[in-house]
Amino acid sequence: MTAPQKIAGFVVGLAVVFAAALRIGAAVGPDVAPGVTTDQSVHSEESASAAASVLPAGLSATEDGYTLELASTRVDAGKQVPLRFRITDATGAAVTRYVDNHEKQLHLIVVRGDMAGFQHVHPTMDAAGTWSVPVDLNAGDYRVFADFVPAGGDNLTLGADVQVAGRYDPQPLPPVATTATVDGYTVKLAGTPTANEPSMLTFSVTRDGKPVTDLQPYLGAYGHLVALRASDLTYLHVHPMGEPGDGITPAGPEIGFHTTFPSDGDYRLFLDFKHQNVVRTAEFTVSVDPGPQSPMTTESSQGHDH
Ligand SMILES: [Cu+2]
Repeated sequence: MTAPQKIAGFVVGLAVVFAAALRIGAAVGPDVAPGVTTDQSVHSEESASAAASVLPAGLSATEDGYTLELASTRVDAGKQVPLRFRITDATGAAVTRYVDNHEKQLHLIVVRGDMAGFQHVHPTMDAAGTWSVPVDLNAGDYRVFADFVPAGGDNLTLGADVQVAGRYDPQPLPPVATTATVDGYTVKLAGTPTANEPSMLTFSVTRDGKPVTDLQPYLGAYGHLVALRASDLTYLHVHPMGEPGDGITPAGPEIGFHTTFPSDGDYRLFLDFKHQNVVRTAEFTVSVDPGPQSPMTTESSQGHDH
């Protein structure tokens, strides 16, 4: 199956399940491990299913009455292509009031279905509530995630698809690796990502073999981590433990995250960090181990390769 076909199927099947999970996400503060300190009663209807205790998001364009409406779902490829959209509320009106969330009213993540071309940008909004931002697009199917807090509402991540015209040559997911390089920086990942329980992931940033100890705060943190599930682009946005200026969090070389992956399988991680006034993104493919409550762990020990 292609990624778009999978997405289509998953959106229908999982949107309902994830609706409750999304609301739990709203209760999580910026530096709190997802799924750890949230109000467990919120999702009692999910009968304590493991899937509901974590925060998958971004599979649906509509959630909680809010809808991500792209001005166009088909655009031409190019550099700095203007992407326009609105967030509408349950009455269909454009939302114009937002609550700052990590120093911005809205975070937009754009990525192609094969995980290429990741961009994390901050659109500007006009008085009528139309957001716009230039992005670089190559041919292919892209997913756009809007991560925001509407005034009076909860944190939401809505996802919608954009088709970019042209010949699309989807790339295979890069192999699992614990080292990534970007612009002369080397980032090493330590930790064992595991499904359905908090996983500690530590990234260590070096340049020319020397630890980088003067990372700069970017959007109120030394790092921002977006994880996308390879099978359906389920979205997790994770903030690190500790924050700049708290007196205990060093400015590198290590950046630690707690996150709970909603399932085993392959994920692509995108770590944004800022150094010498430039924000860079280190990308990793990780294979998440089945967790203690994963349905795969009970009887698949001899059948895992089928
Ligand atoms: Cu952002």
